Order: sequence, then C-alpha cells, then structure tokens
Amino acid sequence: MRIDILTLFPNMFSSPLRESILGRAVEKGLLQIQTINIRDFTLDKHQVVDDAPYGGGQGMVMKVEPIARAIESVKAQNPSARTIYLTPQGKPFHQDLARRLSTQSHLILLCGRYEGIDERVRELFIDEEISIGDYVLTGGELAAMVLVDAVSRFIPGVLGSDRSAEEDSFFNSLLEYPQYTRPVEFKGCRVPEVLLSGNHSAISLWRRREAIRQTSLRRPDLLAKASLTDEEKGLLEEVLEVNQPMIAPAYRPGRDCGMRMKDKNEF
Ligand code: 4GX
Repeated sequence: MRIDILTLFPNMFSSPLRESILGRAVEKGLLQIQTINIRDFTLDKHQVVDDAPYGGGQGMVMKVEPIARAIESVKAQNPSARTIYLTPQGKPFHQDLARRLSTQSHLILLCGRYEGIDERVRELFIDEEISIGDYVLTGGELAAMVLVDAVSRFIPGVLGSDRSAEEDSFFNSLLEYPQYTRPVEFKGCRVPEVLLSGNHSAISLWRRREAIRQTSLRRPDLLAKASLTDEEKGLLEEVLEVNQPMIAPAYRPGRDCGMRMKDKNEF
C-alpha cells in the first residue's frame, strides 16, 4: 500500500514511521509512505501557504493553490489514489473503517493547520473526511499518524506471520482480556491461578469471561452492539451477577488489590 502525506510539517512523521512495527513494514516494502511538504508547491518568493479568511474572523486559512498542486502532483502518477482530509468534521474513525481503507492501494492524506483549508479544496479534491475523535488537535498530522498506524495493522505481513488484526477481540466488538507476565506475585497482587494451571480450556474460558466482564464494566455501549454467541451470553449473565456497582477502571481480576480508589477518580 502506498500513502502520500501532504503536510506543512513533514518532520513530525520521521520517527513514528521509522520505529517498531511501522518501521519494519516500511523496510519490508509492505508500506510505501512519502511525506510531501505543501510549501514546496508554492510559486511565490515567500512560499506563502496561508491567508486571512474572506469575511473576516480569527486566524488563517490554508490557501487552495499549493494544496491543489501538491495533490495534482501525486494524482499525476496515480489518478485512482483516494484523497482523505483529517478533520473533526469528518466521519468518526473506527476499526471497520481502518479495515476498509487497508484494501485501498493508494491513499493521499491531507493534514490541515490553522483554521483549516479553503473550502474549494474539499469540493475539488477530497474523497472522504475522517475524524479521529471529538477533540481539537493543533493540526491533522497526529490524526494522519493514527490513521496510518491503525490501517497498517490490517495489511498482511505487517503484524508478523502469527498475528492478524482480524483476530483482535476489539474486532469482535469486545475489549481484550487482562494479560499478565512474570513475576507471579508483585506487591501482594498475584496472577490469577487459572493462568498458571496449564489447563488450556480453563484458560480460554477465563479469558472469554474476562473479556466480557471488562467490556460490560467499561464499555457497555460496545456490548450492546456486539452479536454474542450463546456461550458469551451465558458468560455475561455470570459476570453481571458478580459485577455489582464497582467503578470500571479500578477493577482488577487478580484479587483484592483491585480496589485502589486512586484509579476511580478521573482527576
Ligand atoms: N480528527 N484537527 C484539522 C484543521 C482544521 C480546523 C478547522 C478543519 C476545520 C482532527 C481530529 C483535528 C485539528 C485536524 C484542526 N480543519 N483531525 N485541523 N480531531 O482535530 O482529525
């Protein structure tokens, strides 16, 4: 998959795209990511990319011509590339959308700064507008990185041969079960005995139950949307009997180290 990122701050992308899983995907050639500096597509001496809004008002708006030329330069190589603008006005980004985008061969991501882009960029060039969440960033760059990261996980080979994003329990509308590694006891908190038992069917059942429990406690909205199997419905009944009014973030399946009040207050 090829992704061209149009931005005024290409340096912001260098380390996220070089590190870890994404870095390896780029090295392996599974992902071809190019950052393009919109300022390189200005024609004036001072390389102006923004201007005051018509009609007055606060701040600056990104000018249409440099963005248009930048997009056209990419489209000249591949007219079928799909152009996405990251904005709080876009459709909410989620796992299904990430999976759908991962089937595209070429994306162009436009990162806005200031008060956004001239509306004519939208009308003429943007195929899809996406928001990564209901908050306001200082620019579209971090949103583009989030999108690239989540989409890349669906590209075969990116996560390594033994893992796939389709297997994530989030993909099944549930939160993940809790994980533990050594030591078996830390500050009096023990790893649940079943995980030490070597009984694989008991472990699998515990994990399915805890995934249901975490989802029911923290994200009942996800649970309402999930299509549960009969077994999962049974597990939900079980956890609902035990889950009395506890506040979600403090819950620890391990044992009584699960009632730390500190975690219960947001701030
Ligand atoms: N999910 N931002 C876009 C510029 C802007 C301002 C006003 C349109 C109107 C964001 C998000 C996000 C910050 C990117 C403002 N564009 N992008 N930028 N949330 O907050 O995607």
